[in-house]
Amino acid sequence: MNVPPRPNDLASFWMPFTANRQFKKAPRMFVAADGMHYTTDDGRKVLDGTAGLWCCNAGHNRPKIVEAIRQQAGELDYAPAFQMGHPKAFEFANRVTAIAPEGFDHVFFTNSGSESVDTALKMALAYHRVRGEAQRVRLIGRERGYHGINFGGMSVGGIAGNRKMFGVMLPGVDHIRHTHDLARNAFTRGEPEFGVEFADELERVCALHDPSTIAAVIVEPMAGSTGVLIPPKGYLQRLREICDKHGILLIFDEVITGFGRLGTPFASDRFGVKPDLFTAAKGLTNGVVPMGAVFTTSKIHDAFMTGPEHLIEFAHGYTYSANPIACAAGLGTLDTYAEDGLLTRGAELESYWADALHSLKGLPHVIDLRNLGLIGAIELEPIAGQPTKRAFDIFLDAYQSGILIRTTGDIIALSPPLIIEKAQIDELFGKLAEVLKRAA
Ligand code: PXG
Ligand code: PLP
Repeated sequence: MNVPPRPNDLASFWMPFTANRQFKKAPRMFVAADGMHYTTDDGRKVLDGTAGLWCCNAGHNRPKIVEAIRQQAGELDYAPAFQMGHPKAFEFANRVTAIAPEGFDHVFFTNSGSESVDTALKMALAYHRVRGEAQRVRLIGRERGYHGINFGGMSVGGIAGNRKMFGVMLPGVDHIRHTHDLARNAFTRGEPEFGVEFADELERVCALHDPSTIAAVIVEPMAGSTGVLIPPKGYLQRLREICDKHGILLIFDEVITGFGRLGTPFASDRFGVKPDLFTAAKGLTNGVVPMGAVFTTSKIHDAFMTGPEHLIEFAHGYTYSANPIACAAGLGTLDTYAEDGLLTRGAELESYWADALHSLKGLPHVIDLRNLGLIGAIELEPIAGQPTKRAFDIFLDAYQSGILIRTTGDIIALSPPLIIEKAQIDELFGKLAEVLKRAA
């Protein structure tokens, strides 16, 4: 059994959401990160155009976060979260609810976006049940939605490729249509003019199932993972109205949009629409320690706080909920956001960012450009018969050119750390333009 360690053997690690065989033939390795840049194993600097995976909103190697983690690891490494507490969990909950939109006074901690989504769905079902509306068991998602990869999130999710391998999923789930409409909205800056009526699909679904059987509707206020679909003007307001009319909870999945990505702390601040529950992850700890959260109003939370006091009110939680090191990282992250004004910095940079993005109009294969906050998307005409290949080849060329971009299907998504400087925006789009010009 004396198998020697194999540090350079790439076989054992089955990589997530990766073309494993392609990667292992030509690995792309990051060995360090600082500020806006990664360093590769061959010593090149790569400009981070994606904040890791939409999560390092304050950039990399931020001293307050690093120090908080170091200290916490030496002081209290782990504490049980079930029937026990530790001070940083409460401190972090207080601090993070203080920056949440008004009324979101309670937070439940998880370890990822996927866990946050499943937690929010379970909370919605249980909320109706504790109030005596146990018949509300249906969950409504949206085509092209991404709500992580656990069974609940996958079931309400609407990205066909993420669903097709995995059987029948949760029963009682239906979907409204997505909002993508290139024919009317291509090359829009900010929120598209057309498509508020797509929200009326929810009325159709309500009529089909009887709205009194529907527990919740979950949407990303801005769909990220599917390739950046920005909600049409008035769309989210209308979803809110329909949910209110039928007593249905509205869940916003803010895993990407939370913590400043859209130029406001949360998407609901930007759009002026409040859900009943919302999820977060990624930027919660700047991506440094895995952590997620579900924020709720007192109306939801207090509905559970009945019955004998020795009984557990919500039979749900994770071994690592409110992990001390994650809470410490979260506190360091909030300090960093506050010091650098990052939760609103996107708003200051938005028009410069949008100008740079829209300067790509007219380059080969570009069929749409869209932006909101510090997010941009470039939709490409697919190569006939080879969907995703064009964008993937561009991703590889961009990496060689010193910029990290993200592709999904034939869409390039950009979401840099919120500390990005104007000169770095120029560099990102300048290099990307060169890559696009030589793309097949
Ligand atoms: N909800 C939303 C809206 C997300 O964007 C999740 C849930 C799941 O979070 P976890 O932490 O379980 O991965 C996400 C995650 C991409 C990309 O490039 C997007 C995500 C994750 C990885 C890559 O589009 N979104
Ligand atoms: N599986 C087994 C056998 C377990 O004992 C536990 C937790 O105790 C889990 C899964 C869930 O793990 P987690 O709480 O980290 O989600």
